[in-house]
Amino acid sequence: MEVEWVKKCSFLLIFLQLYSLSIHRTASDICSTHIILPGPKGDQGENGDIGEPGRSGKLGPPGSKGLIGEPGQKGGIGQRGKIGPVGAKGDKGNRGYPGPPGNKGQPGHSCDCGRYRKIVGQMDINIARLNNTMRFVKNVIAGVKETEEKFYLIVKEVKNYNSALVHCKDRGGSLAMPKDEETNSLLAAYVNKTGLSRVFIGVNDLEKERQFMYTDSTPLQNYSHWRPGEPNNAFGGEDCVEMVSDGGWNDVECHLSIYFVCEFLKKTS
Ligand code: GN1
Ligand code: CA
Ligand code: CA
Repeated sequence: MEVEWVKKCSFLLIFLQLYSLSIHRTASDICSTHIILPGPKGDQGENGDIGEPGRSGKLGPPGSKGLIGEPGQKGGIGQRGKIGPVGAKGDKGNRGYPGPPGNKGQPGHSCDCGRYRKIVGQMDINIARLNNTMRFVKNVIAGVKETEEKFYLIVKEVKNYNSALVHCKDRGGSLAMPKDEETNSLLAAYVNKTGLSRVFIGVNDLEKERQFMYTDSTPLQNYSHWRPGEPNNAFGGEDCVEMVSDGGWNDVECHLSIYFVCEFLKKTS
């Protein structure tokens, strides 16, 4: 209010000056020769009303990085996976139950049974004769001896152990391997009857000293027939075995050339 009043008084004062001058001089004189001086500085006015809110300021710099948040909640169950590869083949199943019996067969033809029986009987007689003849050829002419399972043949050719074994093998057999007393006695009698004093048999310790084996690679088990003091591996070089005429066994050098006995397995079928 005080400022307004001062302003009004200043205007009034200026007006009065102008008026007093106008009565003695023209307006152009007044304008060209007088300078209107400003009045004294008024008092400080009152503070104005609070202005309108200003415009938004510029975007500030980014704040510092926040703390790591709490872990989220566990997710829901996922989708079912792809079908897996084919599994290994299963074990063989149990044998099935027997099937039902088949239909009855056709009636048979009547036969002349008496005639057939006679022929079969005659064939049996012929077979028995042939067996006798065979036995004669084997035992008397060829000199073959036999047990229920095997034939034995003394070969009257002198050979070292290895050649003797090859000779027997080439004919489908092996050097004789007496594995019980009965067979050993049979062979001893055979050696005696043939007039011989010693023959190679299929026993050796070629693979490991003092570990005697049969030529079929089976070890001596419950049976052997060593002569007293044998096997002695005389001169450190006796790895093959001979049977002498009393049936006793002696280890000798393998390069010795003597007779030998082969054995052949009988066909069971
Ligand atoms: C024989 O002959 P001598 O004693 O050297 C035999 C050995 C026997 C030994 C038994 C080649 O040897 O194997 O152990 O008698 N050697 C030969 O006394 O027959
Ligand atoms: Ca030996
Ligand atoms: Ca010996």
